[in-house]
Amino acid sequence: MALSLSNFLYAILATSGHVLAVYADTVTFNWNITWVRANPDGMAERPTIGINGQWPLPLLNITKGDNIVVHLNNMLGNQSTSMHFHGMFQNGTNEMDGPVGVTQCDVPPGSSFTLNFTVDQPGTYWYHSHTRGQYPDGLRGQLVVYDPENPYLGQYDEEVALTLSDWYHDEMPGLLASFINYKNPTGAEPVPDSALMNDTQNLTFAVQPGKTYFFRLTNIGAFAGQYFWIEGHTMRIIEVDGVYTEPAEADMIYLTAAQRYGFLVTMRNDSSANFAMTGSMDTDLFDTLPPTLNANVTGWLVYNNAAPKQSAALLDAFEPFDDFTLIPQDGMSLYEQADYTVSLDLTMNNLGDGANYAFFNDITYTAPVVPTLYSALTTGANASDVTVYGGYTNSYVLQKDDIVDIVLNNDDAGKHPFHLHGHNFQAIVRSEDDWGHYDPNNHSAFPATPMRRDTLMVRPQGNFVVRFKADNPGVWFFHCHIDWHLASGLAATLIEAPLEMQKTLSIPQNHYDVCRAAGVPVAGNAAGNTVNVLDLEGENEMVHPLPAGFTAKGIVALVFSCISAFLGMAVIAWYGAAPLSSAELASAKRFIAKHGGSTN
Ligand SMILES: [Cu+2]
Repeated sequence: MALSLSNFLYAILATSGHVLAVYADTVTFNWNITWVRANPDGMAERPTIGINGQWPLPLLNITKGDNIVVHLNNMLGNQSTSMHFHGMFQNGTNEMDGPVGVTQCDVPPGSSFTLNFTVDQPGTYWYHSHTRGQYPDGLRGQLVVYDPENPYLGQYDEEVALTLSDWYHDEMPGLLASFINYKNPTGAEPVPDSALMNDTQNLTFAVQPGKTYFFRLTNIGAFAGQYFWIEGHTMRIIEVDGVYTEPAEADMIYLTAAQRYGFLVTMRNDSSANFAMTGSMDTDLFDTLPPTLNANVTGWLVYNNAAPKQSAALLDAFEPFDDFTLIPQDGMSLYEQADYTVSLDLTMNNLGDGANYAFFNDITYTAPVVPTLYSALTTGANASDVTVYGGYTNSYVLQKDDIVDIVLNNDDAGKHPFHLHGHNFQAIVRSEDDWGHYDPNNHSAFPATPMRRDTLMVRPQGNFVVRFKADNPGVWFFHCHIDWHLASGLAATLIEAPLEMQKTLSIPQNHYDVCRAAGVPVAGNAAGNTVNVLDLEGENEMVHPLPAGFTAKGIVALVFSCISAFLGMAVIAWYGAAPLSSAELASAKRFIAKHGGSTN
C-alpha cells in the first residue's frame, strides 16, 4: 500500500539560481472522467472517481506562462461533473473557472467540456470537481506551477509535492442525503474514516543528508483541517496559497481544507535515524469521535533503510504557526480603505423540511436556474442591478477596481475555511474564538503588509476581514471549503464589473452545448426570464423557514418523539400481528369460557 514519495518527485532544479529562458507552451490534457476502484487506507475498497482509469489523480506540473487545455469527457455514466483549478485567477477567462451554477452548467454524463486558460501565477495549487459534493469521491489532485523566477531558487535542491486529505469509505451521494436530512437536525457532518498523505498511508521518502527540499503541501480534503509537522526538522515557510512570503520558521503548521504551504526543510547531516512526518485531522471539527478513528496519517523521511521507522511521538498540545503573521515577499502594502463592504453573518439553522442548513444573512445559497455568469452577460444594462441575480444567491455587484472588504461574522460554534475565487485577498483582521462580530470602530490595527492568500479560516464565534481589489471582471464564488457546508448553502456570489464582463468575456459554443445537453437555459435573469429581467417569477427558492419559535432542539425533540411514537406503534402492530402460542390460545379460551362466550 505504501507508495514511495520518489514517485512524486518531479523536478531536480538547477542550484545556480539563474533565470532560465522559457517559452510559453500549450499543455493539453485529454481527461476521461471514469469510475475506478481504490483502497487508499487499506480498510475498504470503494468506487472512486479517477482520470483515464487512474487514481490517485496525476500531479500536474506546469510552468508559469503555460496555456492549459483540458478536454473533460464525462464517462461516469451516473453523475454530472466539472473541474475547477483552485487559486487560478482566470483573469479574462472567468468562464473557465468551474463552479456549477456560477460560471457554467454541470457537464452531464456523455458530454465533454473544454477548459482553456493561461497560468500566469507560480506556486502550489490543486484542481477539483465543483459539482455538488463530488470531489471527496476522489476527483481532486495537486497542481504545481514552476516559476523560473522563484526568488528562492538556489536555496533548495529538489521539490517535493505532498498532499493531505480526509477519506470516506462511503460515497458522497448517500452521505449527502443523510447529512441534509430531518433525521440529522443538528447538521452533524459525516466524520471521515481516515487521513491520507499523497492518497496513501505509511509513505516513505528517501532523503539525503544535508540537502534542502522545497515541500509543496496541499490539503485536498473535504472537511478536516490538518496539523502537520516533521519530527526533528524545522520548516521554513516561503509560500502560502501561491504567494511567496518572507521566510518564517515553523515547527507545526495547520492547513484547512484547500490551503497550501510551500516550505524548505534542510536535512540533518547524520543518517542514523529516520523521522516521522505526520498529518493530524483537527477533531474539533467532528461532532462525534468514533472509537475506531485514527485521525493521524504518518510518513517518514528515510535517511537509512536499515534504521527503524518509529511511530510518531505523542504530543501534549497542537501549537501551529500563526499564518496571520506572514509577510508577502513582494512587500505589497495594505490597500487603502475599502470603497465597498460585503458583510456576511454566518449561521446554521433548520428550515421547514427539518434539515440543517448554512446561511449568510439568513439566506442559504440556492443555485439559480441560469448560471450567474450567463445572467451577467445576457441582461444588458440591468446586469448592474443585483435584483437580476435572484433572491437566494447572496449576490453582490462590485464596481471595477473598487477596494472591497468582506467582513465575515461567524455566529456558529464551528471553524470555517473560506475561499474566494478569482483573487488573493489581504487578511487584515482575524479574531480569536468568541470575539463576536467585527466592530469597525474597535479592532486591532491592520497589518501594514498583510498576508495574502485565497483561503482563510474564521474561528468559532469570531470574525475576519479580508480586502481585495476588484480588478478581475467576472463572477466569483465565495464559499466555505468544507464541502458539507457548501452543499448546505454557505456561499455568496460576487459579480465584479458586469458591464466590463459584457465587453471582455465570451462563452465558447461548447459550454452552451453542455447546457443544452443538461437542459439548462443560458440567458436571462436567475429565473431564466429574458423579457423582464427584473421579474424573478420561477426562480429557485430556498426551502422555506420553520414557523417562528422552532429551534434545533425543538426539531430534535420532534424527530425523536415521532421516532418513538412510530416505534411504539410498530411494537403494538408487531405484537398484535404475531400468531398466538398454544399456551396463549388456551389461556384465551379459558378467559372466554369463564365469561360466557363461545370458543368455537
Ligand atoms: Cu464551513
